[in-house]
Amino acid sequence: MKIKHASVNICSPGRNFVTLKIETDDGIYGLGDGTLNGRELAVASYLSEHVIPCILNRDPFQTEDIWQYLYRGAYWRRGPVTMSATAAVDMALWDIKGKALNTPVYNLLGGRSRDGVLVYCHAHGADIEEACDDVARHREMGYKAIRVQSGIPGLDATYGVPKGALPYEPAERGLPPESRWSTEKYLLHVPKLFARVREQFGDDLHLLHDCHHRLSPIEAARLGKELEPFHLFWMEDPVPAEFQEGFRVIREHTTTPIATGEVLNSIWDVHDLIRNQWIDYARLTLTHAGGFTALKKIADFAELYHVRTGCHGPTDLSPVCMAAALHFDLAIHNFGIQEHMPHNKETDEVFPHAYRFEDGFMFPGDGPGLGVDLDEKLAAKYPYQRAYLPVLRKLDGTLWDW
Ligand code: CS2
Ligand code: MG
Repeated sequence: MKIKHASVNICSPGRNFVTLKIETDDGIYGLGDGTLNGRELAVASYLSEHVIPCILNRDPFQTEDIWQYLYRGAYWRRGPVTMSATAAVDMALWDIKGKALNTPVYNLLGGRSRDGVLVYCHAHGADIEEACDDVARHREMGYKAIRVQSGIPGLDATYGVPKGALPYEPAERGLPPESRWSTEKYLLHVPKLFARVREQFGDDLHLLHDCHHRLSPIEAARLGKELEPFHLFWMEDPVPAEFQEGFRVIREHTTTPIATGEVLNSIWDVHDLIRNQWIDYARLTLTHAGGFTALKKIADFAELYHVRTGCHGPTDLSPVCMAAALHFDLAIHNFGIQEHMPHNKETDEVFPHAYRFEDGFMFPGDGPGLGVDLDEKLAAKYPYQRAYLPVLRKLDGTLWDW
C-alpha cells in the first residue's frame, strides 16, 4: 500500500477547522485534524508546502518512521504549528491502518482498557447563581464531571463565560478582541463559587476549574489551598504552562490536583512536570502534541509517575480529533478524563461520526479506523474566515495571559 495523494481542507461551519485527507493506492483514505485556533492557515500551509510532498509514495503503515521523519527530519523542532501538522498526518495514517485491518484504532493501541470514556462538560454563568443553574442542567444531561466558570464581579468579561445566550466560542472573526482582568477580584470570587456549588450539589459530582494561565505560582498556591475543602477533580492551567518550575511552588502548598498541557506540544514541555510529579493530569491533545505516535509515548512516561491524561477537547478541535481522542482514551491505562464540548449541528453534519455520549461517558464506536468522515461537498458551503483568540490586559493596561 502506498500514499497516493493528500489534500488539506479548511472549512468554517461556525468556526474554522483544518483537516488533512491522505489517500492510498488501495482506495483507502484517512483523516487527521490539524486545527490550531487562530493560526489555521499556518498549519494548512505547512502541510501543503512542506509535508505532503515528502510523504507521497510512502507506506502508510510506517507511522513511527514517518513521525520521526517529520519531527527529526524537519531539523526545526516542536512548536504548535509543526506538531499540529505532524499530528494530522499521524492521525490520518492510524485511521488508514484501522480501515486496512478492519478494526477500530483503539485495538491498535492495546484494545479496550475500560467500558467507556469518562468526560467532563463546561457549565458557566454570568454570576454564581447562573453558573449553578447551568451545573444543574448539565447534571440532568447525565454528566458526572462538570467544569464550572463564572463571571467575576467588577469585570465585564472573563474566560469561559459566553456573551449572551450563544455557546462559548472564544475565537472571534476580525481582529483580536481585548478585555480587562483583575487577579485580585478573581481570587476573591472563585472560592465563593465552589462553596456555593458544593453546598447545592453535594460531594459526588466531580468539579473542575480552569484558571486559564493567569496566576503567579504563589497566587495559584493560595487558590489551591482555598479550594481544598471543595475537593476539586482538578485546577487547570494555574500558571503559564511553559514555566514548569512554577508548578513546584504550587505543589508545596496545596493538595488540590493540578492539570496542564493544552498549549504544550511535546514530551519535553512536560518532562519536568511529570518526573517531579508537579502535576496530576497532562492535558496535551492528539492534534497539538503530534498525534497517536507522540501522545502514546507521553502517556507511557506519565504512567511511571502516577500522572494521568486529561486530553483537551474544546470545540476548536474538530470531530476528527474528538474521535481520535476517544480511541486513545479507551485504550491507554493511565486515562484520567476527557474534555467534551459538543460541536454545533453544522459541524456534526460536515464531520459525520460514530462516537456518542451516554450517561456521563463517551464511546468511539467499533467500526474500522477512527469512525469519522468529512463531507467535502457540505464543507465547501462554509468557507474559512479569519478569526483570532482574545487578548487580555490587566486593569492598568499591562498585557496579560488570556
Ligand atoms: C480551554 C480552551 O477547554 C479549555 O480548557 O482552555 O477552550 C481554550 O480556551 C481554547 O482551546 C483556546 O482555543
Ligand atoms: Mg483550558
